Amino acid sequence: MAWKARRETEQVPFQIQGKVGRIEDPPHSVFFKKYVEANRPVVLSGVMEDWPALDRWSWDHLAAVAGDCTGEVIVSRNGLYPDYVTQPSPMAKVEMRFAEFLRRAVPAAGMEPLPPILEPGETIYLYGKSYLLDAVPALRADLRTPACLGPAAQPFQRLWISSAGCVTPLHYDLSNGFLCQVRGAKRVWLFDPGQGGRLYPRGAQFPGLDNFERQTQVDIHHPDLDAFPEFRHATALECHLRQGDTLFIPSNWWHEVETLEPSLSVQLAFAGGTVTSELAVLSDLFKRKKPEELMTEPSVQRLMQDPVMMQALLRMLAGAAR
Ligand SMILES: O=C(O)CCC(=O)C(=O)O
Repeated sequence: MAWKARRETEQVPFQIQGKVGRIEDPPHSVFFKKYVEANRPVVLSGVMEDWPALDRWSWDHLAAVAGDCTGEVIVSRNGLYPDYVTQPSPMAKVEMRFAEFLRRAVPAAGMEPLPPILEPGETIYLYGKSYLLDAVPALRADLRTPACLGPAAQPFQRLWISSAGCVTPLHYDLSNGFLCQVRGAKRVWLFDPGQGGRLYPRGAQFPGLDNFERQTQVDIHHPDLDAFPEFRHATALECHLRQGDTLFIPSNWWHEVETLEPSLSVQLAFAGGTVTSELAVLSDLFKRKKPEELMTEPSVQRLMQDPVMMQALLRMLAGAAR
């Protein structure tokens, strides 16, 4: 059954346990011990204070420096991304110049709206991509690696740029993530990893091998409780992200993200605290480094010394080969 567009109401059909805590940018050792190793979400303020992007990345500036780049964006009829199972899909992937994308995602007062691609009321998302950062090195130079990740960190960077109303449905990632809010606002619902049985992942085994397997089957704002009875016990933490906030989403925590106003978030993926985050970062490394460079990587060294990680890697490889 097709998932419905989000309701325009504050009521949600699951229990709210409270809000994600907030702290000022902590030292590396504190952040790793209290949050990464404890697998506990938190909103950090001040992490982006030294990022040129925070002041410089107005929508006009981005259009001026990157407007000519072309890449994939996703248009959705009902605001939901990605709904892999609905046929016909509410989404369409489109190649588009970034200047046109910005006109659609961030309508400016006094500008004639462009004709819709699918239908009036559609939303548009540049969905977790790095191509702008690769094409315009000056953009990457406006980002910094947060000090709380430690001196050796090289987190994988992706951009998420969305019009109001975009919703990334509930899923979990294997890596730890920072969602750094550079422009606009988002609401995030977080469910801890122990609630997998209430959230009905599409993949039968943990960890799911791809985005599809790591997504819930439940339309969490309009749940079918006959099909998914345990969902009635699901309990979430709530978080409002505003410009300058950084949300730490720990490895394997379920999250749904709703864009409240036109938004640009930088996602930083990194390892620590869980085996799955180490494996996720390794698979990113495999894409970026030559085999001879990999042997000295700390995550590869840890993998070779740790039978649990080795076993998890073999299980994931076996799954991918099937
Ligand atoms: O911001 C979004 O829409 C989704 C981001 C996300 O899923 C993540 O940072 O892991």
